[in-house]
Amino acid sequence: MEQTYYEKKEAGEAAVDLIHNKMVIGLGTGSTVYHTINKLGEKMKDEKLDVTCVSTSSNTTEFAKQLGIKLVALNDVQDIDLTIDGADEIDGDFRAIKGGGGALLFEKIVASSSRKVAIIVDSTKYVDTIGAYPLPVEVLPFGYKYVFERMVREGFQPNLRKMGNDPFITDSGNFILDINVSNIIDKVDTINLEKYINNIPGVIENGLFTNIVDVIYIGKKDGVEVKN
Ligand code: ABF
Repeated sequence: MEQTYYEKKEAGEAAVDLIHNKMVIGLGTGSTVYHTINKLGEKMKDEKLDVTCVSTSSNTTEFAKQLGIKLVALNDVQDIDLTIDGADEIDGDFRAIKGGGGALLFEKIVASSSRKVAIIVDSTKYVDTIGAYPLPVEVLPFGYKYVFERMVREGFQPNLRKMGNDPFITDSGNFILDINVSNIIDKVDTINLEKYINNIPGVIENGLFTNIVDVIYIGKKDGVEVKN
């Protein structure tokens, strides 16, 4: 099995140590969080760990239900003690690009509702500066071509994310434009870039996670590095 798989597994399972009885946990989406959810399911069964979880995607919901993990809707909890989620890129300034899996909208809502956010990644995701990974931007299908053209004019080189020959559809029924921010990410304040993109009419949310991550678990070949 390739190295990345083990790094994801190490990081994903290590983060379960942050979960304690009676906590409300936000469960992210992706192949790294898969290991967190798997390990959590085991602990709930073997150690009778009693936690309630909020899911960030239909994929996570389906997997958590298979494991018998108790799920509630975000609107039915006061707040979330801890969210554990993956990322496509994250750097030493704790800035992350998320949404490669298409779940960025619910992920950002759940993360921003959480007292603490832990990002778990394999070593390939931890970079000097984010931006090499195309930034996912969730847009309403209504008038998305307007947003697309605006992004072209502003040099973001947008790509409409496809599933086969059709537009990829998010859990909320929206489209995703993947844009290039590599040549701007260190020229502007990231939080202003995040706000600027979201202010474009038709944009629902983007995958820049700034000032939201509290701790990073990085799976490496010689163990897990934790950055607070
Ligand atoms: C998810 O984690 C997405 O935001 C991001 O695309 C994904 C990273 O995927 P993986 O853990 O499979 O590398 O939260």
